[in-house]
Amino acid sequence: MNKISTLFKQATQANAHSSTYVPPALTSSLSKAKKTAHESNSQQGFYAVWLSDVHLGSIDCKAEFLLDFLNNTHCQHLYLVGDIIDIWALKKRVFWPDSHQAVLTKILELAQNGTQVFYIPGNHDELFKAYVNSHFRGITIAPDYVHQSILGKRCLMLHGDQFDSEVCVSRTYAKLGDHLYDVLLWLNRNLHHVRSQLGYPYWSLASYIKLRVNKAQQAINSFRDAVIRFADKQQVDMVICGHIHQPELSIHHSGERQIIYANDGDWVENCTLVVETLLGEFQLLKWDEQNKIPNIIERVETDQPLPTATFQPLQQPLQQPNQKVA
Ligand SMILES: [Mn+2]
Repeated sequence: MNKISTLFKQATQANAHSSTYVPPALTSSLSKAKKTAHESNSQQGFYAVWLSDVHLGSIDCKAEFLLDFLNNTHCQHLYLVGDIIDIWALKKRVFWPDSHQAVLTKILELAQNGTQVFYIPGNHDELFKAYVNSHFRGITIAPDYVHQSILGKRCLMLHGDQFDSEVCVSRTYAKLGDHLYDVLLWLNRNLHHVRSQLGYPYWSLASYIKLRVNKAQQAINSFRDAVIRFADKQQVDMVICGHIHQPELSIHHSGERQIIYANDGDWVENCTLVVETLLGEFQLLKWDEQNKIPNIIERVETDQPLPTATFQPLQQPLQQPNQKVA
């Protein structure tokens, strides 16, 4: 653990005296690209950006893609919704390439140059839970947080690991799942290598399999239901989380109320994020490796009546996590 603390100290001290922030200019290749989220938003930037499950320090982290995105984006609020640094992976093996350091340096630079950065630790970086309700080099660390959208919506954000006991059958099952997931990511990594040699874009095998395995789909559904029930209890309009590496942006009903569920996915297999545009629209974006731009895969406008519900209202009483919402 000492090794990790020293590494983190060095990592966060790098580039301590960064230069004045200059919003990034569009590269010429972007002008040729098809109409995308980046093209329509990059000159003004986003109002808010949600990222989670980056897993810096893990061999599967797609740090280069995230760095490309961060270098070509500016936003007023940057929310880091957990599992940003993978302490579990670092405990097994210290892996810290330049690209991972560059992501961390970029985030610290944004925090020091006007972007409001919030960090909500997850389970892979729970070491930082000891620092909740404090500030670190311009970054506010909190257990959860309610963001006020441009159009006045209350958006609760949390990592999602607090629902593990509700969703997982047992710890053994969770552990087994973790190992299987490692194998899946290993396969994913090798397939990505072969595909890129053949000139094919990045494609997630892990994500493909998850959606086709019944048990995995059930776990995804019960996680979503647990998060929405909690958001309903908290009387918020939207909930934004991560944790299960399953990106989604969808609208649900609980009686008369409508709740938006957003899962910003991850940067291990899906390379996705959630944004609020300057017009108050929420979008789920996916990084396009070949064009170096994020594409919109789902969008929700909150100033208009929300469409039909897909969520079944509460069937059973909520087992509320111990955590109190700020
Ligand atoms: Mn997690």
